[in-house]
Amino acid sequence: MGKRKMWQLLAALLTLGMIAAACGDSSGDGTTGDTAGEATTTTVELAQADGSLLDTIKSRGSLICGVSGSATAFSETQADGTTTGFDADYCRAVAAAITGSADNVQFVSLTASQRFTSLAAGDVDVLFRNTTWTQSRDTDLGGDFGPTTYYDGQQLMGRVSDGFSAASGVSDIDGATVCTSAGTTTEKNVAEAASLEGDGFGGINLTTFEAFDDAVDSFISGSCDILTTDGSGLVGRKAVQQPADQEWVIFPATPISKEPLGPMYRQNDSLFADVVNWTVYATIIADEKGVTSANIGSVDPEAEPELGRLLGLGDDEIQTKMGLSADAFHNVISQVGNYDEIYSRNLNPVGLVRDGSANARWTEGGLIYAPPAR
Ligand SMILES: N[C@@H](CCC(=O)N[C@@H](CS)C(=O)NCC(=O)O)C(=O)O
Repeated sequence: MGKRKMWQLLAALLTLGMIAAACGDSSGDGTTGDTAGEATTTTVELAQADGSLLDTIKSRGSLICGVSGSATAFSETQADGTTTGFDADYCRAVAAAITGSADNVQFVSLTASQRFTSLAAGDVDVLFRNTTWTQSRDTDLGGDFGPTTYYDGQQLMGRVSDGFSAASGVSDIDGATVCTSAGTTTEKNVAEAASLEGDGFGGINLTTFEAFDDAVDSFISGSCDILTTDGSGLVGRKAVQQPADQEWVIFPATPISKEPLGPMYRQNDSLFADVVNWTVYATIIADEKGVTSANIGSVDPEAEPELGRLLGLGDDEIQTKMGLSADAFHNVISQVGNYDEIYSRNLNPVGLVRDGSANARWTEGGLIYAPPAR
């Protein structure tokens, strides 16, 4: 644990009165005898009693995963109550790694502004919710981030009938009513980009909504000139919600921000972090090696020793070192699939393709890369 994080943890314990309570002051008058030794011992016990979230999830038997529930192709609550999408599948993957079954997930739908409070309160174990890894979220909000699962960037969407085209840019939204959801990087980025436009740019009318669905409805009705969010969200909404009498266009071609999306969990739980991170890496390594949910049964550990280790097919597996069963990632790939399967089945239908994007494999010019399973 880094010094800063250690002090944050200590500060949190002091705030909760946990250290005081643990110091064995049974007299009730605030005096204790040999406090130093007791305090040290008891603090360690507290840390052990708290343990890792991994143990809690194992004994609960399911993962509680925070998602959007209304992010097209990423996490959508269906009429039958199930949750589908790229983010939802990553929740399933972590559940499969920890519990042995991808079905052992409780999905909790959260708006953008609810998500961090909910995570901090322990209402959810992890967020897979279109969440951008930023410096302040990583350092100031008590969170940690796992590997980026989708490299995104913020764009704008307007109507062709209003004069917007793929060649439009921020300079073309002068005076526009720009709509998005509250509690996002999106609102900050677009305000900052507008403020950086030179003299002669009058500004934008930024309107934020608690639910992104309401921002989209206002865009459809014409109350908003521009809808803005992560490019993937715009592509998804255009694919499923563009009315027959409107033509929407997404711009600029180069996004106005970087939005690396991935899992976020509470800080200072290295074991749980390892499990989430290596679950994501397992899907990426399987993709690199061409192992899918369909062909995993024919992996030869002698010919492919890295896969043998990762899938628990030999004696030299490493999963039990992180509190998982040896076949944890075998369960992930066989039940949920590799990165490409997860990407393709959820994102291709709305027109998001890996080829030529930052989400291509590193061997094909993209950024999807995992450390070795060794
Ligand atoms: N990646 C950005 C934005 C995430 C976000 O929540 N975006 C909006 C628009 S895609 C949202 O509410 N998404 C869920 C939805 O589409 O309902 C962040 O982490 O702040």
